[in-house]
Amino acid sequence: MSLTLYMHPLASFCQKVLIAFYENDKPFEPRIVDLADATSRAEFLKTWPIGRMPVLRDEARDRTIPESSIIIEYLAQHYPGKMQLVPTDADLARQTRFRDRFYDLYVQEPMQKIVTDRLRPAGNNDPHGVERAKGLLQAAYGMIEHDMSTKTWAMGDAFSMADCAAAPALFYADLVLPFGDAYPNTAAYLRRLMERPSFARVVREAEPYRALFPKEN
Ligand SMILES: N[C@@H](CCC(=O)N[C@@H](CS)C(=O)NCC(=O)O)C(=O)O
Repeated sequence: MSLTLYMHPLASFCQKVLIAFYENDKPFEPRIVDLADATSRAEFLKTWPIGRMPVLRDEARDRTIPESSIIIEYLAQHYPGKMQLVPTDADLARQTRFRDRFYDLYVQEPMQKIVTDRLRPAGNNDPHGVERAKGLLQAAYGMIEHDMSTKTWAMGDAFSMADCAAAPALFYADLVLPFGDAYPNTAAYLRRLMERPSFARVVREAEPYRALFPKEN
């Protein structure tokens, strides 16, 4: 097995890459990293001192690839499959990358801020930062709501890397700041993502770890 993915099934950026693997039925060895475990953490830091997952190791090409979007681009380039997650057309590829960045930076990151604040020791919370994150999420929801009023997937009819980013981002964002009735197109998009076999599998595989997801204090 040439490809090893350092990951955790509950981690949203890892889920983004898992969707890409499952969309194309690409075999890989999952290496579960437990950052709360000193040994597992130390081992992972040897591979990627930044300490963030996912990271792909490709023994056949002797490459170590961090960053979820870069991993998906790498797979598209060196291990292509039936689903072309990054279009070959330069304009479409740029638009796909923009939407991928949008979901990472303006949905995943503020969602992570809200979740990780729940893990801080008492007295070390950052209520101002959490309020800002909620404001950013609301702004992103408004844009997604408009954007998804006419589309099936983030890029239109074709499922792409942008949807890989959107699926876990929206899944967890809806848990921390629910769409409610205010964002029906966004909620419908998330339902379509959850019905997609690749993401349904990701959600199923994360189920045994769900108790680790921090609840609101
Ligand atoms: N920009 C990175 C973000 C990766 C990231 O934040 N991963 C989280 C898990 S979803 C992580 O490893 N967090 C551990 C930490 O912050 O200590 C990517 O796209 O891969």
